[in-house]
Amino acid sequence: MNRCASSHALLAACLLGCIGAAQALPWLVQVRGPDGAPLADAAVAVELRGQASRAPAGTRAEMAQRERQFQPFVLVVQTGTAVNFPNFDTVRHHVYSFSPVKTFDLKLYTGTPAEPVLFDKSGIAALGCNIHDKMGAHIVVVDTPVFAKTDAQGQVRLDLPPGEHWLRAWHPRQARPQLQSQRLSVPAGGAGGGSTTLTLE
Ligand SMILES: [Cu+2]
Repeated sequence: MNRCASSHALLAACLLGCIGAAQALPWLVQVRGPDGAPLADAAVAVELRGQASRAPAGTRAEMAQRERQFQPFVLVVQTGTAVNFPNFDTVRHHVYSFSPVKTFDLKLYTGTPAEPVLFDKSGIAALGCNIHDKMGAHIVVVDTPVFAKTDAQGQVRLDLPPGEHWLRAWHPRQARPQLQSQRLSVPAGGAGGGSTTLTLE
């Protein structure tokens, strides 16, 4: 906190940040599959009403290739994020997506392509490699800075401001390439926070 006091401007920013944090409530989101079992590694996003949906310019993320696999298997990014595709293998990869969210083609390469790929539309991009048919991964692009992936218990913990929000989730096991949505209402003055369960179809 010392650095907050180093100037009036920073102090003001810190106070605003602290007030915002005080208003946000801890919220547990539980994601379950159609059979009711908790789903690990599901993408979860909460669209906050009235907040900017696009990532600030220069926001970066990474989808690596290691031992002929993509890492991670599911990457969640905010709309407007530029994604690098570094290849840490000695073999060359040829990464592509035909998904309407982002169609691109990174021809045979090693190392990191000079230009990242900008994901400027929300939705889900399925990735593949022209050389290695078994390589596959997904990039989930969401219109919010509030996102996470579920842990082994199928849960994520988020701090949410009071209001009516959209809770969205997706898991690679789902057949459809769209996030499933439901309303999430955070009451004002609910000091203890709360929880929501989303059951994927
Ligand atoms: Cu490959």
